[in-house]
Amino acid sequence: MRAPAKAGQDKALAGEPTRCGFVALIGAPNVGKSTLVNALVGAKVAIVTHKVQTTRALLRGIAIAGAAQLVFIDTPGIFAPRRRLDRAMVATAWGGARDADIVAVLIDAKRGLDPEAEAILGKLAEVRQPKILVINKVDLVPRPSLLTLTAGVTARENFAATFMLSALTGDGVGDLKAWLADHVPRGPWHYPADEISDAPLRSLAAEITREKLYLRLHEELPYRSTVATDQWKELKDGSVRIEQTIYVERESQRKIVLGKGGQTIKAIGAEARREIAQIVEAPVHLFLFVKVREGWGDDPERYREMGLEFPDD
Ligand SMILES: Nc1nc2c(ncn2[C@@H]2O[C@H](COP(=O)(O)OP(=O)(O)OP(=O)(O)O)[C@@H](O)[C@H]2O)c(=O)[nH]1
Ligand SMILES: [Mg+2]
Repeated sequence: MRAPAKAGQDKALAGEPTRCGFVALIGAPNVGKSTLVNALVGAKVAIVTHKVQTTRALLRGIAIAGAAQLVFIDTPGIFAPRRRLDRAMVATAWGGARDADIVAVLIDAKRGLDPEAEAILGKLAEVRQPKILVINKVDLVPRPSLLTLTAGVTARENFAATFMLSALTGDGVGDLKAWLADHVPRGPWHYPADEISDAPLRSLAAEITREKLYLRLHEELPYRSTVATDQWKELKDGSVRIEQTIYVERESQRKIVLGKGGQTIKAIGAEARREIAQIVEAPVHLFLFVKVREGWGDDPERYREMGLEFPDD
């Protein structure tokens, strides 16, 4: 995905050697990885909700800082997986860390060292790359408890640097970006200067609909559904016609997604359409279909579509 032409990204400084590096953001579900990727990129490339396990697959968000191109890898939250989809997401997250030059470990300042954070710290010894600690959501806690938490974490693991920031307010995000710009390897940029995401628009559009689904639906339903873009057609009048399918596992779930008189699906569609139209900068006609696909969570085809490896068992 490209930045709108007027976004005015910094150009590489003449004479200064270019740098380029992959920075993976890992952490427990809901610590704010996707929010931070969006803040670092300066545009919404990843979906964010208040619910855990929003991100399902790796997504690269790209930013320029001086002569450096920073490629951020947003990963699914790491937790104790049960279902096949959960296992695929967690394996993907660790895989994202293995492929990076620098690994940023996020901890939620408010939740502190809970069992999920502990479990991740326990596995960090296996990560060979330089690690940095990012304590996020500093807007939610008083400073003294932040310092105690940071001291506790840094005593456990060797981090190249520590940042305390708020991905939501943007406080401290610039310092992290500047540090990374100085520490990623020297080398040519991997992507064109105006590229802000490696995901095609049709995937982002499916993700946006999934975000609206997460926001509207409750309990297990968001986790039992997935969204695919089936058709993307630019029409002669400049508008875009998009068809998407929401897959659920049972007829009872399909009824809930539709809502009374189709109200729920209508609201989800209206919200998604508005946001997709903003991104593509054109009027959008969005058609949503809800299909029951029993056991889509065990269907390799759905995993391919989501960009996930299909775990064998
Ligand atoms: N107060 C506050 N809330 C934040 C901050 N960063 C993220 N959040 C909120 O935390 C929630 C989770 O954010 P996400 O970015 O989706 O978290 P994530 O780590 O990507 O979650 P998964 O994809 O589920 O692993 C959202 O409601 C965000 O608005 C922050 O700095 N301060
Ligand atoms: Mg996320």
